[in-house]
Amino acid sequence: MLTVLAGLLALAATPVAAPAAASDAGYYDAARGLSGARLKGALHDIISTGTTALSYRKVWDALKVTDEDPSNPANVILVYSGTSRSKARNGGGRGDWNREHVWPQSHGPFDTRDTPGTDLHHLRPEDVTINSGRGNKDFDNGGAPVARAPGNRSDADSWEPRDAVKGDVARMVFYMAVRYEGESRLPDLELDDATTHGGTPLLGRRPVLLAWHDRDPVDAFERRRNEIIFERYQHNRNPFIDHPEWVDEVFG
Ligand SMILES: [Ca+2]
Ligand SMILES: [Ca+2]
Repeated sequence: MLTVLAGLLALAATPVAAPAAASDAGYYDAARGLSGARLKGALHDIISTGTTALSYRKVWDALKVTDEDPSNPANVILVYSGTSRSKARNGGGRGDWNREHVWPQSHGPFDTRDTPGTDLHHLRPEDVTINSGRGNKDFDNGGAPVARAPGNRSDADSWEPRDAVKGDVARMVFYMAVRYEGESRLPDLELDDATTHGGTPLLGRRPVLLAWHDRDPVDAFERRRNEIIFERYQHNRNPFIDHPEWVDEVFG
């Protein structure tokens, strides 16, 4: 009896190493072997089933977990600027961080009462001023350097994020285009090759986003937040973080 108990205690104390894709076992079974539009359709069904939508207020707390600075648990990492800033500085004032919609609400439109408006897979902390500088610009290369956001560039109609998150941004956008297909009176979000400033459910530029995906492969920060969103909040995953090879199948 004591031996059994000791064995159980030893088991309980053994740290469980979590491989990157531990939680997705079986998750993508319905998509295996498919390509093109059929793959996109299967992925849409998978990532739209059994999900939980957050309130916009709850997004504040969730971002403090999903985007925590791995080297300082009191801070979050701001997506474009790369700055580590106190979790407590969430708000709307100068020097605060707020909730950046990587897929802008006007490229729908949708708002913060709608599921895409609170979808953690494309919401990231960013400095209030830099967030408003990005505004609803499409993604493209080029422009002038952005103050206090090293590596970012912007011009009148586009935004180029720093190199370390170019792929992260692309994969967030790819997720949105597959997740939202015009159901429940929501817009069918899709990629295009234009810089439109919104007014349509389209976001560009597709060839640039594909190149960014290739150039900046999936990293540990993305994998970690994908797991947290799946396990703790929305119970759905970003397929393009788990299977980067599907990007070309669906969008190439
Ligand atoms: Ca990256
Ligand atoms: Ca779509």
